[in-house]
Amino acid sequence: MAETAAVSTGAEGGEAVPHPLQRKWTFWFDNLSKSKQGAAWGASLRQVYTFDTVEEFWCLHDQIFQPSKLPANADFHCFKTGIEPKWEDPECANGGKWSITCKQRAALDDMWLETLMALIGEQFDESEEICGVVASVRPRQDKLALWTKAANNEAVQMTIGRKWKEILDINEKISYSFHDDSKRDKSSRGGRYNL
Ligand code: MGP
Repeated sequence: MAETAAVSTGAEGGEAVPHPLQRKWTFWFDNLSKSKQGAAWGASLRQVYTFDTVEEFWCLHDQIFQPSKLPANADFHCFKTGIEPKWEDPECANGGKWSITCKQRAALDDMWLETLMALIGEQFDESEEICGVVASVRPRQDKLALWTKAANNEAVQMTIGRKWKEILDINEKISYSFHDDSKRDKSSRGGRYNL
């Protein structure tokens, strides 16, 4: 965490040197309450900013991307650049998500930030298997979801889920659902893996 957040100055002239991340990430925003009635899902989903330095990340997070700044029924996403936060994206098509529900908005902010720092800091050993993270503000219950690529690979998903819980420092149950199940009716949406 301290490493990710560190900002040093250049040796010559004291100029700030940006700290590059291992890869590019993109923030997305979806205001579901602004979707026109009858509009297809995703019609209001917008790609907002792409970043690849520690400094840009902190600026974007502090200025904009905190779930407590979201209106009701809206989502922030942070995904690897090139992967769209949709079941239809080829990298997500066979995937699923680990989800956790949040009782308080402040808890959602904290867990979102911890997850973002872990992602951009490449703290997951299975980082290639991860697509991104989604924070959802809902009237009934806020939630955070970590999207991954190969839902059928239980061993990989369990390793990622365990690491996520360790990063968040939580004992609450998290469950993993397949996007293929989510596409069907609500009754088939139960978690396939639980931790
Ligand atoms: P959700 O947000 O994954 O489910 O999808 P949740 O959390 O049970 O519901 P929410 O109301 O709290 O958000 C809700 C609905 O949005 C799904 O049933 C789909 O109709 C639609 N939807 C969600 N996602 C992530 C997608 C997607 O990636 N592609 C498409 N086509 N529809 C989606």
